[in-house]
Amino acid sequence: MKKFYHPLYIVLFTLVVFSAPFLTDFVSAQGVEIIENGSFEAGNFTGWTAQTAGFASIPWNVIGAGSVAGTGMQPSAPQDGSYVAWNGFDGGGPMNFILFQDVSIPADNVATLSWAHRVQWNFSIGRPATLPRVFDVLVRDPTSGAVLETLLTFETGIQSTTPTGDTGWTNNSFDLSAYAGQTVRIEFVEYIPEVLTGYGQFELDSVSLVVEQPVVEDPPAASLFIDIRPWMCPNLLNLRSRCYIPVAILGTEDLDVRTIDPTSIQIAGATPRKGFYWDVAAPVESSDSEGECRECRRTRRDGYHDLVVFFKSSDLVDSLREQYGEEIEDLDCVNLTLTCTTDDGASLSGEDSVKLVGQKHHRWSWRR
Ligand SMILES: [Ca+2]
Ligand SMILES: [Ca+2]
Ligand SMILES: [Ca+2]
Repeated sequence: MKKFYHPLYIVLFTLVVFSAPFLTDFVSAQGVEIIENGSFEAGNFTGWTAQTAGFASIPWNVIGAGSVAGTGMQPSAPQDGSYVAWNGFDGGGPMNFILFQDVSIPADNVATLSWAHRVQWNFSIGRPATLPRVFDVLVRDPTSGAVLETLLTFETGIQSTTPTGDTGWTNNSFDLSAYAGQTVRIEFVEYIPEVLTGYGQFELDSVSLVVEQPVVEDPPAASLFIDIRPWMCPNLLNLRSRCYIPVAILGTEDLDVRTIDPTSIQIAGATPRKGFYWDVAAPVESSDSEGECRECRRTRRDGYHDLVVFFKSSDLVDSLREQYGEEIEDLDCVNLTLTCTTDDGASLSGEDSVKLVGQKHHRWSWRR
């Protein structure tokens, strides 16, 4: 639908002088560790509650490398630093070993729990093992004790199926973001169902719960039509001129240019010095390949208001010199991308090409 405006309207909007743009600092997210002594490098269970419910063949310990819990076990081997949490993974069952820590996950954070463990057993010594030993990792409500989630369950199998076993060191990682804003208990628990059915060895190290603010990616900029030097072709940019270059941001049925925040407008870091609203040109879809200089086209007004802004050519050239260095003197044309945002925060981006003139070698040959 065509739109027409009273001349007074045009006069009112003519030569609107814009202020400097806002610059928003981008703060990158950084993870924070909220497990205390997760690698057991304190040399003890500081930060943790270690419980043994029943008779343990070897109770919870924080030890270094080289300890062996029984025949057939490979020696303890810390995966991070010098210490590892360790126990015999056998006892006068039914009994269990429990190790837990309560943590508060900040609201709206991404939370990642990780740890490394190794389980070994040898049922060929001792009484027959008819029930599997079990290792669980649980998320509990620390107040009610209710299990909110079972992150991992490992079963050894029984003597007739797996008389000996070794999981090797196993690295695990789980997303606990669903518990953001809550205090939860991270619990490692080993169930020993029968009495002394053979040696075992359990190791745990590198327990970590990292929380971080999620990185909010800006949505990709919606495309915008711009016309550098409306009515004119080619779009000349003199490397040694200090004049103003008009750039029209073209309104369409879907884009009312009056919703664009003038202080957000930039080309390669340069900002316009002034501007006005008027219908000066119409958008044209480009068939040019990406990266190539675009064919210049002259268009007529189309009934949709455009926002015509004026960049100091020296501002644009300064930005291009920062981008291209001395190479700018050898270029024939460059694509310029104008970016801006609308009042409701949408990012827009449009491209047009300029033909560069005033290069040193051009001047030299002209003088000749
Ligand atoms: Ca460690
Ligand atoms: Ca033009
Ligand atoms: Ca227009």
